[in-house]
Amino acid sequence: MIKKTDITWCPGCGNYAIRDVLEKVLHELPIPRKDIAFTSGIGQAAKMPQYLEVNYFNGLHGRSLPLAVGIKLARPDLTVVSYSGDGCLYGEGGNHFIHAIRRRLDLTIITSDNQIYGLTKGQSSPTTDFGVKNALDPRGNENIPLNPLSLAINMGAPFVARGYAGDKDHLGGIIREAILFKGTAVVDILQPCVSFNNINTYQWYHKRVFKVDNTPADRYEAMKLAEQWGDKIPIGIIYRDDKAECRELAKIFREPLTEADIREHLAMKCVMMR
Ligand SMILES: Cc1ncc(C[n+]2csc(CCOP(=O)(O)OP(=O)(O)O)c2C)c(N)n1
Ligand code: SF4
Repeated sequence: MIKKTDITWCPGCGNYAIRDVLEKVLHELPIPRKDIAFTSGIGQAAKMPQYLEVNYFNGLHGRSLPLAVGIKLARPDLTVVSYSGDGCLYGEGGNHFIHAIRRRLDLTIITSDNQIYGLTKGQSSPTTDFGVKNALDPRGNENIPLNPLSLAINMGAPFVARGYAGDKDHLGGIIREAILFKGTAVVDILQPCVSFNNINTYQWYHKRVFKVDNTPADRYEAMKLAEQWGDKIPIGIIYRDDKAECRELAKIFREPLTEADIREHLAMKCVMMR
């Protein structure tokens, strides 16, 4: 049983609201808890699975997706969720983000996006807005921000959404849909960091977010929606294609590795090496 006192996030951190939502969604999902596996990297967001009653593998910074792909390979029957921060998933793990989506597996990729490296005290992250000044970037961020939604659509993700920690009911609906979706589902969550990001605050988001009523069926329309940022920020399911192909690694490798006759695989490798 996880005690509230075990949690080391700052009071007011947006991750508390996201945790409440995840607890509720996990409780209500028609999937037994034993059949769900979370993976994460390093950071404040990456602690999330530790604070849920769920199976998890907490790995290296930026490496939550290789773990998720590996688990899906060994145990295709499990529902696999990769969870981390924007630095971990889009920065150190950016390469994996791109290539995991290209594999077209049944995975859910969720990010607490606070537009900052929180655990290491507020450096600019891949999603920090251009020109933003912070204690560690006093001249302002000179890098063009990465847009995780348009990148995911571009790479072929068939389910792409944005949630907001300040709207728990709406966020819960998105996460539930994403986990139940058959294919790669990407959910970026706007998560205020009250200690190091004094720009993208709850007040800042409240003024800007609006809910998407009709998810575009067209990829290019979805891309336009995904590109909206600034005075108006769309939240909801930005793109969804229920007909997209979902590959099963077990079929690619013929069977889950846990069931494979390893001698047969080794024999094959020896033949190939000759
Ligand atoms: C390869 C590697 N690089 C850097 C670090 C140091 N490091 C640990 S957590 C972290 C930042 C985490 O930021 P983010 O992923 O955005 O999550 P947050 O803490 O904001 O939730 C960094 C840079 C590390 N542990 N490993
Ligand atoms: S530093 Fe920011 S992200 Fe980390 S726990 Fe505190 S408020 Fe949350």
